[in-house]
Amino acid sequence: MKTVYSPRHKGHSGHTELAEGGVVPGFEKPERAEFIRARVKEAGLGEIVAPASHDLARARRVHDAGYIDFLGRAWDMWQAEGRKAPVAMPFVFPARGMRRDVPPTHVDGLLGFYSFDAGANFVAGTWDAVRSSFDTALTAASLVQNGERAAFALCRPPGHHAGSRTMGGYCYINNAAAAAQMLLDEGASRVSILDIDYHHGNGTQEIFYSRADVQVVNLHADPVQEYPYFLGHADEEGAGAGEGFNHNYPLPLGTEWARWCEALEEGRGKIAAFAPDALVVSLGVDTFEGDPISQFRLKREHYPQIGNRIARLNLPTLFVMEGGYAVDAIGFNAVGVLEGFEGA
Ligand code: FKS
Ligand code: ZN
Repeated sequence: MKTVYSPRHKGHSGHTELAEGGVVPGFEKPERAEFIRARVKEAGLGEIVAPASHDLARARRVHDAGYIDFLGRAWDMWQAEGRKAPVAMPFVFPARGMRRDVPPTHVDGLLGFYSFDAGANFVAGTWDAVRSSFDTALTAASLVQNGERAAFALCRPPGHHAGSRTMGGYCYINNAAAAAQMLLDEGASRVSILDIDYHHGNGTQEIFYSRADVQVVNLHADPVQEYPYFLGHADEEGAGAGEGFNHNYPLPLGTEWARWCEALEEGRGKIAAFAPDALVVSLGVDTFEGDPISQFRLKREHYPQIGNRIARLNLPTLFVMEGGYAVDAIGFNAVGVLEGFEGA
């Protein structure tokens, strides 16, 4: 299958995050995408192509217009404020008990207004990387739209935590959601999103929660124990017209392949029953036993088996890269899924 990749992701670097009471270098760093690209080449997965530019109107199909506008202006606003720090990070959020639901005017207020945590920061190159990640997802979606059996969007930064008007968890534009929406806008009647990242895809769930045309299936660490904590529980099944189209499989810390695979099989059953026209996979490989920030125990040999099982759904499939932080293994694991898919 073809891989869509842009070097523009590299400008999103040098950012930091809050962890264990301090400010540390971001785990979501450029090497991640570079290791995957190197492995795509080495494994001979297929051609690597550059993304074509897509209209941001495609992002506004799944995000608030003011939110997308702010993402594009955040860094300039930060600089206009005279800030010398190389990283713009939010520090105040409209949490429970606060009322005002209109964007403020100051950059600090806006950063918080459009965030659910302090995990989506801006450096000078962030917006260009976010744009290229979005273009990467939509370019790969077009390949599938135009008849390819599958395509791999090597997105960075990731997207599945980004909600209709909230960034967080390293995510800005929800690449998988924008791609699924484009497939619908270009003729699909139903699309399924299978999110196998270790963390719950809260943004994707929120965006499609009331809709019957996008089924969302999520396998992840139980949010009673793990980030993002406040969404991703088993009793969240969709609302209104979307009732019954959201499926969460929260799994305990320490989950190994056998249990994880059982959940995958249940999820596959839901997807088969929904009979979508296409499948979007939010591909995170932070389920790996060696991941520095996650606590599942999948091994390298399991990733091709995941790809094999996904292939057996027999659907046009778009893989969208999400998380995975064991950079030395990330290439083998991510490309392992794709090779397993191709070999099935
Ligand atoms: C404090 C703990 C917060 C944030 C984890 C974010 C995970 C992101 C991801 C994505 F796919 F989006 F990249 N940890 N440092 O892996 O889900
Ligand atoms: Zn993750």
